[in-house]
Amino acid sequence: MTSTQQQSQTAEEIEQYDVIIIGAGVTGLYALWRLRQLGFSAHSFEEGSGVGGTWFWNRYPGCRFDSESYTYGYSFSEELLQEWDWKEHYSGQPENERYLNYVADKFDLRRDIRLNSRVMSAVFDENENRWEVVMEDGYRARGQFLVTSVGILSAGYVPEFEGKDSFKGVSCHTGRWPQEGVDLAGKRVGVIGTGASGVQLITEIAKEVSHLTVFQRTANFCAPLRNSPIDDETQREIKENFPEIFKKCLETPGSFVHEFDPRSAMSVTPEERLEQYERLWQKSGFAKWLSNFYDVMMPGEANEDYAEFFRNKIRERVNDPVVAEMLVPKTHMFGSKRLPCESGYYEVFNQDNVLLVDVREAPIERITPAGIKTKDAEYNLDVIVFATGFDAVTGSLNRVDIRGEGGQTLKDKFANGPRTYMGVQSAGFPNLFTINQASVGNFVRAAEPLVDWVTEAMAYVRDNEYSLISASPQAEEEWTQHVADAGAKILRSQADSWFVGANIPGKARGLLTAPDTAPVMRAKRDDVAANGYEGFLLQ
Ligand code: N01
Repeated sequence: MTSTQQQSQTAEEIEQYDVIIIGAGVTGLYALWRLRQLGFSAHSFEEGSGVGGTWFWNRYPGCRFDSESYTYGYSFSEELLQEWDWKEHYSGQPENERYLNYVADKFDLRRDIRLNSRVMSAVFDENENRWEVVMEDGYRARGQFLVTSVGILSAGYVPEFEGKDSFKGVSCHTGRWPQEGVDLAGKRVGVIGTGASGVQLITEIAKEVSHLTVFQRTANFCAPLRNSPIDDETQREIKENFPEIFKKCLETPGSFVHEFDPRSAMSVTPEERLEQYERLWQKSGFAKWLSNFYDVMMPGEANEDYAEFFRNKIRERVNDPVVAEMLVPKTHMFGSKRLPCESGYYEVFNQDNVLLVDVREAPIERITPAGIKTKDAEYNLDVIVFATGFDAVTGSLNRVDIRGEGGQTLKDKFANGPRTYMGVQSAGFPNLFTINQASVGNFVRAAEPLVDWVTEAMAYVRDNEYSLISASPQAEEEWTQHVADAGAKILRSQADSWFVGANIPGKARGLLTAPDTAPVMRAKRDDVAANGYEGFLLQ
């Protein structure tokens, strides 16, 4: 059926479930599995034509994990852990998508997933105490509970450049890369954006395009990923050590295997400091900052000291000193934006066919039929790639018209920033769990315990013969204040990025993800559950 053919069901034909899940990405798939284990009937509605969420949509060249593959996969099934072989330390999108499809097949999840089903609205029926969701094709379903597994970075953002639709060539966003791919070989390509997506993409496509123009607004601190294949012996070791690997991840602030050095950078001699920086620089992945002196990730002298080390590393790799200075980040603190990992990014700018354009100096004025016009010049292009990021967290919720008690919309309620209790519920929206809000860091490590908690909360409601759970207005008020207070202090709130909604014009500024470390968030949630879901109203 195509999306233009409208479905119409009689009231009797509308499927009734205990739980409706929006999305069949990493959290949606796991929520489905967990809910089945707990004896719920659950069904997921997924916009894509395949499962995988982030790993279905972000199929741009170069897309891959920055977390170690074996720390990112699910931990819930020992059988799965033992039979799946991650081929690389930092696995690429094609394999990640294959993995999530493998999980869907292995656990027979597909029979409860409806693909090609973009949910347009979700309305709470106060007479029946049930949520009704309506898809783009008109199909309806009802459930007692609603779980939004819609991802934190899934609503792509393309700036409102004048003339955006006039371009005669091909254009696309990294987060909606066409399934059939984009032919870039021998083409003149322009990329707008140098965040984690842009950095991965630019490095990969520079190998095949005839000419590449990179439109950079803010230079980033990027560090070598140092990816490599996993050999047989390492594979065996990983499989033997999963309990320790996951235990370690659970203990660290961002759920990674890397642990901070408890020493201050400033408590050791400059020589010792440099020796540690250089040693970590040779390591793969996020070790370079998450295993470093604890205070490099706090505003202050240590942070600036390490930032300068990074800047010099960039200068060493770029031949033209003028281009090198353009690539050196000077406008934000190290770690205040997400650090992209790279595999030869800076060397791309030594290629003769690559041009770096500073659009802070010469802003993009408009997109033309032939390419991009900045204040200083016009660039003729065959392809424009928007690596311009996402309307994070609330963007993906806002794509669904969610209406709670009294017909109030979640979009209106969140107009000045999310108002939730623990990131998972908002007062006036009973039995709705916004699972995309409360997790950040090594995503699956933080998301699995969150899904466990949410699904157990539903089981508590059922087993104690309640029918509704909703955040109390007071608990919501206190939590929202806590997010504002704690959020204002942390490093990632200090720069203008998606973490605080500052990348979207007009979006209210405020921390969009968990305000506490992963262990603290888990402990708080556990306390709430142990105290009979304190802060929630049960009826
Ligand atoms: O998006 P971003 P992303 N004119 O928002 C620029 C995750 N991720 O898709 O910095 C010109 O970081 C913008 O410039 P500025 C990861 O959590 C993970 O790259 O705002 N430029 C910036 O350079 C990451 O943080 C992985 O000045 C404009 C870029 O577009 C998150 O996704 C891989 C502009 C957007 O960068 C988002 O990353 C990839 C304009 N009007 C992503 N508007 C892995 O785990 C925006 N920009 C591997």
